[in-house]
Amino acid sequence: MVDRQTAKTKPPPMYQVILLNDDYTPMEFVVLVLQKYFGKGQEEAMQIMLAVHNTGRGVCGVYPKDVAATRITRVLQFARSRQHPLQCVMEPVGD
Ligand code: TYC
Repeated sequence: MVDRQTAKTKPPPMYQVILLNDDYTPMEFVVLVLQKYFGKGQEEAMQIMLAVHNTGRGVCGVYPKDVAATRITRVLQFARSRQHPLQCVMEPVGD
């Protein structure tokens, strides 16, 4: 019983949503994406965008699998609708 409860209440595996750098997506657009789809404030969104710009990638958030997948779908739809090549992927936490 104790074991079964432990199993039932185990938190879901978490996934990092990672933004990748490219040479074409405007910086302002990336900041907007971080605010609109990841709930970041202006300051934090700017810091994450610059980190991605300078290092090639950066974490936008950590979510259960379905939430991470949905955010990626929405971000990619929004980016393509504006003709930007922005890329976004997910990775299991602890990889
Ligand atoms: N490197 C882009 C530029 O100079 C900006 C950028 C930042 C693009 C982060 C994508 O995930 C990204 N306009």
